[in-house]
Amino acid sequence: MVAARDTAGDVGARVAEERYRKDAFALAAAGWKRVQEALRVLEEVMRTVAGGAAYQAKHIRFDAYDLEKLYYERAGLYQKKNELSRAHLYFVVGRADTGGRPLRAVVEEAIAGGARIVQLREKTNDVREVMPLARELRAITRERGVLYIINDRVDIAAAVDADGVHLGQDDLPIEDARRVLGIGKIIGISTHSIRQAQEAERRGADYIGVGPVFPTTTKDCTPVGLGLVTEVAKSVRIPFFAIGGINSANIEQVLQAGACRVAVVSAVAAAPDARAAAAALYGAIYHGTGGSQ
Ligand code: TZP
Ligand code: MG
Repeated sequence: MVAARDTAGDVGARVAEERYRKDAFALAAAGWKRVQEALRVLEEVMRTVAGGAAYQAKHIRFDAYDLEKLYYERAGLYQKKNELSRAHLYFVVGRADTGGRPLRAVVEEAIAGGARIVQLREKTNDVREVMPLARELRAITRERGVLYIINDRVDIAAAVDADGVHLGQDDLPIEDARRVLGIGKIIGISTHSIRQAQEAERRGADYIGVGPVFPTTTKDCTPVGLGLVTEVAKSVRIPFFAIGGINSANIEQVLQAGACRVAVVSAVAAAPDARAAAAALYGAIYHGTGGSQ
């Protein structure tokens, strides 16, 4: 193989892009490789002088492989949280919400209108039926660069490599969900009181939903009112999304109560023009928050 080597004719010798690093993440990715290569060299050198030290160098290299993996999980979460902090319109949807229109089309419209997070909220327990749908929305959201969250089901979120899961008060506790999903995923929690909101923050939720703010037929739950939105805005530091009965006619009140993030189902899913409906909500949030988002 050495005899057959043709360095002058090797295309790799002329490839220049390796020298450029897109961002700090790409630099760190290259850094991990260099650390591992350096340890491999140390291992070889030590072999000539001290076998024990060579063995140690090998162990350190294997630790570096584990740390690299951990780093990627953490870096992934960091990027997701960044996207989360920039997301102000959250579209929650299942097949039952679209008035018979294909879910895919409605989701695409919502994203085109300004939704930066999409949650698949399917109420059926037939997981075989949900999987193709969950995969389809994963592909769309990935292509459009928006966050993708699965409602309730940690297993589905993991299987389709969603960006995270949204849990209700009666679902798997957050610590257990984190154990299943690993550290690189977003976990959101539905809250209906200030106590639940503070508890979710204390236990490490990445964001919370607060509602239902207004009466809604989408979820069977007593409305919490705008007062809770104000309370949460004052005392919770993680991002929160006001949800429940919010539409373009009442969104101003929600923003005035202290929210700068809103989640909707029917205001977009049941609108004749989902894109226009999302754009109207997005515009209201943008102006309501002084264009700060
Ligand atoms: N959680 C609190 S209210 C709600 C959920 C999932 C339903 C919101 O639906 P809509 O149609 O926007 O009122
Ligand atoms: Mg739930």
